[in-house]
Amino acid sequence: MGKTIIISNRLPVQLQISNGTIAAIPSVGGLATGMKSVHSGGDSLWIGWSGLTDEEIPESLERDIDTALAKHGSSKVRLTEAEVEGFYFGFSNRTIWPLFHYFLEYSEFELDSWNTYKTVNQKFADAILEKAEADDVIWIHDYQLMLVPQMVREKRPEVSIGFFLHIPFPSFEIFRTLPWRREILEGLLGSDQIGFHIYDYERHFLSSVRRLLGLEVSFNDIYQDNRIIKVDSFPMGIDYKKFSTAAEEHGQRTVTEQSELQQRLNKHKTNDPEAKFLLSIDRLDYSKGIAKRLYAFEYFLNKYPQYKEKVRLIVLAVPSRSNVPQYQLLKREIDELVGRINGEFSTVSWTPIWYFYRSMPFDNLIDLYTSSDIAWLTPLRDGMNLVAKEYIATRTDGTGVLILSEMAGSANEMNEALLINPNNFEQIADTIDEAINMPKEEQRQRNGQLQQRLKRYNVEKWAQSFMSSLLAQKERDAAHVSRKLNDTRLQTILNAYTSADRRLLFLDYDGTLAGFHNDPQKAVPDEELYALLDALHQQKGTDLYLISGRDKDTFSRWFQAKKYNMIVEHGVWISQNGEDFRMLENVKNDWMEKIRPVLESFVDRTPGSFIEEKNYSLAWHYRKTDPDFGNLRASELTTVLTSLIGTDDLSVLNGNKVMEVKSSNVNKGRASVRVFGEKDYDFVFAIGDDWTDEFMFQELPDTAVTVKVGLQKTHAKYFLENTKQVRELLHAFLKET
Ligand code: GDG
Repeated sequence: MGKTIIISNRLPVQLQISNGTIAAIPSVGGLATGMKSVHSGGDSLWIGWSGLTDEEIPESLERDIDTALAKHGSSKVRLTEAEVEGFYFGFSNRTIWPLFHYFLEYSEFELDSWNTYKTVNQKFADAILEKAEADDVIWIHDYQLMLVPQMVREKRPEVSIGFFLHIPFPSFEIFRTLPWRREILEGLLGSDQIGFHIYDYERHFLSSVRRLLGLEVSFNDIYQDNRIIKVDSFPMGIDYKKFSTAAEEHGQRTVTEQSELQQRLNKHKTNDPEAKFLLSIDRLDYSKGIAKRLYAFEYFLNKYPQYKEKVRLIVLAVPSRSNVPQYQLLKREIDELVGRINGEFSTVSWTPIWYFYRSMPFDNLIDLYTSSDIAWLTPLRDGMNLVAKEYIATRTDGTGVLILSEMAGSANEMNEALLINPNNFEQIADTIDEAINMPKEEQRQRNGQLQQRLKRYNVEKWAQSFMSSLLAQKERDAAHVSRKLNDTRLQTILNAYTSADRRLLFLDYDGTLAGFHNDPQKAVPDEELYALLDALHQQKGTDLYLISGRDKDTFSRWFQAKKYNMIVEHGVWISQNGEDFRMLENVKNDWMEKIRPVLESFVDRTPGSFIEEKNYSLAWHYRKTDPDFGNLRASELTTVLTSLIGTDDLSVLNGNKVMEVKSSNVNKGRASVRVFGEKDYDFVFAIGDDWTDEFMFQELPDTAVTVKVGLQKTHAKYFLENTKQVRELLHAFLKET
């Protein structure tokens, strides 16, 4: 493995210019800490924006800046003020952020900012391309850089690229409203692995990929042309030790060592030991639900007046994106709300809300965490929410109650917290009451379990598990590559073909010789294909068989006059040298009367699906249906059919967007083996794309050259990527002889 390149919008260092000198100070954020194990030593590089625009960087200092950054393994992407405006404040934070957090009404679809987003993503990609080598591993972070994976892939198809989204991925219904939805998906699919915090975001992403791009998705793999993209969830953890150690150290401080904030908090505690502190910490962002939390607090005070003068809510709202108008409005709303509620409830000795609009030093953050009896974190939508995890890590004596919104990704792994719906004021008020009265023993028991989990799956583990999964993906690709028909392997096969006297070729039709069509009857052979098959058919010493699940009437129409050998309906019928079809297997079709009505009921309930009736089988096609719905119905139909056909001699074949019911003793494997036994062949070749072809790959002798079209799981020896390559291979057969 080469070096690791990490890319995020911001670098993990802050530049400070004063009196013509530069200082680069490492940031202490979660991401920077988590990536420490990945971003270490000389074999790793972090690329990002420095936080200073081109206009802010004096030309004379450019070099010094680069040197200062290089000391921290960092390299900067240069952005102008206008680019930061359009890319960061514009498309990232006025389009993607609100949309992905389900604030559709705040999403602005501006062509100009989209164009700047593209330009800036290209700048990031160029910065990577300048440094990347073939065996490097690249890890791209977050919603500001969703086009970068594909931009890098285009120029460097061989590098390994991972992408992690730190915010939610919305449901298809929301995502589809974005005018540039395809471009965003295609941008992301340049990655080898795409990570999300939780399974729900992963599921939404896969659904959009299926519906908007029509790509095949199997479990968490996406099949795109010749590539497999893995999608998985990696819930981000925190630097547990940093928070728990800091909390312990705070606990041992003497009064004089304590911060002023801590001393004030203590004073209030001493004056009224029964009083409780509730803590709310977030960036000032509408997704965090701060305003709603204030309304809910008002509701709580009215519902439980006994807590007046007993409960204090500490609100720390950290300034964020303050040049986006929506954030300015929110700031005003919160200022007013705090003022109104305090005005309504305050007494001479009690102010219900302490409101801080600023960022606090880490030390004060720990003071707040360790002094608050209850952390009340109720985002309306949050990718993960690390504050919840940090609060628990600082509760070293095991006490403290966490009230957490179900809408935060962290709720998924923090079941022992009190989970609430941030819109349900009744539930919130009752939960605060429950939290205030929760026995210490119960608090310790809940927190103990949470702490164990957070300690184990910390941010370092998160980064490592993402990386090792990405590397495993690379190995899996390598395994595929090893079976791809490269030049050397192809030459060996061609040599065997040329030196053979009697050759037998089995060629599947749909998905192998010809592409798919929504209407199977429209996938007619083209002139180029006829010419190719004619030449093979007429070649001395070659027996060509088209082998397909299609009905005999269609194949008669398409190929009978050509006198090609044909095996159809999965092996029920055979036609050799232009003769009429005869039965290869003795099969019954009296079961059809029972099965047809079942399939018809599925057609009625699944728009876009239809039945194809063959002589000895019935097929239910669902290529034209909504992909998710079609898959759902297909698994429903499997259950129904499995219970219906019981011990009958019937089987259900799951093809490519088609389910087929037919006699069990018929399949392409049996049919091809029978033909193989007819003569003494010294070269056998079989090619096909779906799992009905697997019977051939398995049952033909080991010496057969078997080829799968598409990178799916298979018993075949080799892979080809698409029908174009299949035709090229067949042309090569002709050239060699
Ligand atoms: C995004 C996603 C996802 C907060 N105030 C102060 C301060 N903080 C620190 C906290 C915590 C971090 O900021 C906030 O992280 P969150 O996860 O809560 O939220 P976002 O900033 O929105 O982050 C989020 C995250 O990415 C990671 O993937 O969890 O869902 O929205 O670490 O401690 N730190 C200091 N002073 C403060 O006043 N020093």
